Amino acid sequence: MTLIACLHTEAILRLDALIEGSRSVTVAAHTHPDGDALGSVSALVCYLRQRRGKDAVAVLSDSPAPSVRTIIPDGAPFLFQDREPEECLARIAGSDLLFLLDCNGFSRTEGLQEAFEASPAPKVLIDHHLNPEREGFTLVFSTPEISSASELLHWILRELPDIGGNVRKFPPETARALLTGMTTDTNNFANSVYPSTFRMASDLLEAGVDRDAVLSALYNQYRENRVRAMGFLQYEDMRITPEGLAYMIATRAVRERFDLEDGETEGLVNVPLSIERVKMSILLKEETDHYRVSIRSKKGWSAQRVAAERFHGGGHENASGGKLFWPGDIPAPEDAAAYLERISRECLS
Ligand SMILES: [Mn+2]
Repeated sequence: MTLIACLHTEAILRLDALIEGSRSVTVAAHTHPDGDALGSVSALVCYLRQRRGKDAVAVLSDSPAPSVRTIIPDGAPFLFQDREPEECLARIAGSDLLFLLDCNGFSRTEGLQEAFEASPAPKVLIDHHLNPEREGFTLVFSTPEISSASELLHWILRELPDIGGNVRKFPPETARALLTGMTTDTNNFANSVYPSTFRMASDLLEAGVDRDAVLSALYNQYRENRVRAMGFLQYEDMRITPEGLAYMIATRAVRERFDLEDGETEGLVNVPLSIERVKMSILLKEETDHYRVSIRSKKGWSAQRVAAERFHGGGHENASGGKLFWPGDIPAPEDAAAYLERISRECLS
């Protein structure tokens, strides 16, 4: 569905009525929240509280990595299941309107899934991934032809009657969080950028969002260890197959050596794509019984297909993710490289 079709008047008015009729609203996003998840959730929570006077709270399955934590505006109410499990479930059960942003179904909220599915409250999905699970939602706004969930949310909010197309009416926290979320998902205007993306950015800058402050918070506040780990992985660890798959494996040993925190390898998977002969880049991060997998590809090669067929995952055509389990998919963590070499031969030649 195109963005224009997604924003048809009937859906917007239904959304407005759902918000109007609600009192206690919960806004959620996918597990391991990235910048787009945190940006879109923050933006919607601030809008619902400040413009609509709702008791709106964000609920996420796990607390964000340090590199994206600053996206949450000061004072915005967020609950994390890994810190406050009881509060999260009670909050969902007690809400009369639920939003799910930046993911294509409840299954991507991990520990929150059951509570969402059990709730009789109306549910609204706002997402830009492929193959949305429409079942179970009262209202679905979904298009893959857009930069980010933050951008889609921005177009939806500005159509609502109280905003009436004027983004100056967004609370400042909402405007800033939307620009931030879009900036992270496009890798600062490098990929998945559409004409609508520039229009959004242009309007938000005109409305007073400080882009320099957004960029500084996102890209100039890393820890030294993170930059050194990136260098190590690119220099010592990266392999490139004859077919053009570049891969890096952030093992537990590497993560310990550099004291890498969750989320600090964000962005690294994009780097090998700058090499001429590389078609696809895969980054593995070792967890207890699986690797978390990030995949990026150049045009003409489907990261989405590899994620779906080989890593139980999915996402976007050129940017996807998934998991690689042992002993399910490979006998042991040491066998990951061989698994990747086989994918290279089978999918890229
Ligand atoms: Mn996204």
